[in-house]
Amino acid sequence: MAILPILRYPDPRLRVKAQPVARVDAAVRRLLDDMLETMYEAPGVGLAAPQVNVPRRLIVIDVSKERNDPLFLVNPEILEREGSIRLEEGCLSVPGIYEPVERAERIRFRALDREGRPYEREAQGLLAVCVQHEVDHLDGRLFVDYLSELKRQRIRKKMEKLRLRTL
Ligand code: GNR
Ligand code: NI
Repeated sequence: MAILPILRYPDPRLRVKAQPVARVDAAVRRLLDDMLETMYEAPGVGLAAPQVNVPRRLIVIDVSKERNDPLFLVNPEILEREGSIRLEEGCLSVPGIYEPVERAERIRFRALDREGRPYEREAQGLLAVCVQHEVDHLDGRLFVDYLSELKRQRIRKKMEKLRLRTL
C-alpha cells in the first residue's frame, strides 16, 4: 500500500475527462487500495483517481464514522437523481475551503466493485453528495465550479499563494 500525492486546484490535470477502466485486474485493485489508504490518511470521505493523477474512472468512498466501510466505484453511472440538498463541501484538491453546494438529495447509481462485479444501489444525504462530488472529478468538474466567479477567483488566488509557500 502507498500514500499517493494529491493534485491541487488549479492544476489543469484535474480538468481532464477520465477514461473508463476496461477490466478490474490486479493493477486496478492495487490502485484502489492505494487510493483508499491515501483517502484515510488525508483524511477525506472520498477520492477520485484524477486527484492522484490517474485519468481513469475509479472512486473510493467511506462516509462511515468508524472509517471501516469502504465503497469502491469503478466506471460509475448515476441513473436517477431526486430532491435537493445544500451541504458544506470541501475537497482534498482545494484544501482549507468549505462552501455550500446544492446537489440531488437522493440518487441511484451503478458501478463495478473491487472484484469487477456490477452493482446498483441507492444513496442519500452525505453519501449521495459524495458520489456526485466524485463523479464530477471524473468529468473534470470541481465543487468550486458551482460557486460564483468572484468566490472561485478568490479561491484560485489563495491556492496559488499556498502553493508558493508549500512547494
Ligand atoms: O473529504 C471530503 N469531504 C467532503 C465533504 C462534503 C462533500 C464532499 C466531500 S468529498 C471530500 C474529499 C474529496 O475531495 N473528494 O474528491
Ligand atoms: Ni474532491
